[in-house]
Amino acid sequence: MKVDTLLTGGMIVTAQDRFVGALGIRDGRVACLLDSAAGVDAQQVIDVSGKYIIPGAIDAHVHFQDPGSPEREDLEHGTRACAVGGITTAISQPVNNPPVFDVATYRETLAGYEGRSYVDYGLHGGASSGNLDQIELLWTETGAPALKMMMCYSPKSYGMVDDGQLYRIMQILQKHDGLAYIHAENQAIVETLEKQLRAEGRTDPLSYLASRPSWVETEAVRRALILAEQTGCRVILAHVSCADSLEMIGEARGRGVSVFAESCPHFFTFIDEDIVEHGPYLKFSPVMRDEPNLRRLWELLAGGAVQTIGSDHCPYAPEEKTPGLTNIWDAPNGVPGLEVLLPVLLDGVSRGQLSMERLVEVTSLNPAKIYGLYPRKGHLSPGADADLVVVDPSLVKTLDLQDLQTKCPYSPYLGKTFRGWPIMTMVRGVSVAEGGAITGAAGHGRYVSRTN
Ligand code: DUC
Ligand code: ZN
Ligand code: ZN
Repeated sequence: MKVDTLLTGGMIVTAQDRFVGALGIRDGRVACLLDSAAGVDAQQVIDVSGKYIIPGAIDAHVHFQDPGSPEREDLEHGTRACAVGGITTAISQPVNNPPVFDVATYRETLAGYEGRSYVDYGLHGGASSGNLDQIELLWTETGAPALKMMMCYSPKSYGMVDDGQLYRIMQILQKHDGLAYIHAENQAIVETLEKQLRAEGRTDPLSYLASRPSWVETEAVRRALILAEQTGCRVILAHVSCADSLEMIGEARGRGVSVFAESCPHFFTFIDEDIVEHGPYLKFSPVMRDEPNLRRLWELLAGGAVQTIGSDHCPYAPEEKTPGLTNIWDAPNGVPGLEVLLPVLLDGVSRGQLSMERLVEVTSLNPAKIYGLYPRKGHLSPGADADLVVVDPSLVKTLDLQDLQTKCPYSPYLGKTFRGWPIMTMVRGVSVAEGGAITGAAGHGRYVSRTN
């Protein structure tokens, strides 16, 4: 057999199993998986003995904020961060300026992305109170993997949906087997608590956490689950922070409700009191919870209660965050996270918190299936795109400023040490990052549309 590239000696991991063998790549796709390299005629052979070969991560929760806010992030920097982080497909959130609220904006946003990305990318559509008349076309006339909506303002400029609007959007999407991607927090309660805390003169970081207790999330998750069950619409709950929410979602899934749970690396890293040290640089929503919740999250992840992990990478410019140092209400919500999505989980693997197979399931196979990118993406079988990551499971490294490719010059993860890092990322058989350095080029990344 002839191949372009042959990776030899690595531990190849799928969501089901693992074996030491060789992986051949031809014309950007996986050509073969073999027990041994014998008899294969390869133009290039890469020995990855002692390393893992896993399918590239698919991060469906990336705020490139492009177009609109180049001082925060852009597609080039964001997808460079993806490349070093082992993310081979990034799906851009529609929370841009302009937001992706109709088919024309969807197409214009994609036209603006042409030739600029280092990794493959998709684009979600958006749903808000003002574009109910666009929902149907936005789903049927674009390749959007999901339509994103907020049950609270996050940010205010994007708008939110009330329960009636949420119900209506789900009814429309259900007719087309569409996917509602929901930020679930109770806006009215957040507003009331924030007002009370401000009236007490609170401006400290912990007051922000006090405005978003866990029941603000669990109440909204329960409402979203009821609407999902009543409409039959497929739903994914974004950035779930509470173990209690995951248990409710699991219970609904058990009853046959078509609902999925996404969580994020920051909920597996930080606890509530960390905001005292990091202040506005660890301000995001929903907020991180207490230590027992963090422990339960790892258990639930290992047990299958989380279907996908998304970074919710959402940087803000330093000058937007610094006012929050003296008054936490004055900083916007969002943290960077593309470079650490895999290291956070790989470190969990090294500590026995989850298996490598589960990691592959939540970072690649499940997102590919949920967002309509499977079988082209999400696994390492012959015929699939050769999107893969070579992982060194014993590399111990502390995140440093120079490891960041994002435009964002701060990260709450700086100084954190992880065991297990991506050391090579390939997108359709082409190396885009090696040893933390970019080897790919802007424009290699292609748009991927959902296929269902
Ligand atoms: N929360 C969101 O819902 N989106 C982006 C940033 C954040 O903190
Ligand atoms: Zn959100
Ligand atoms: Zn987000």
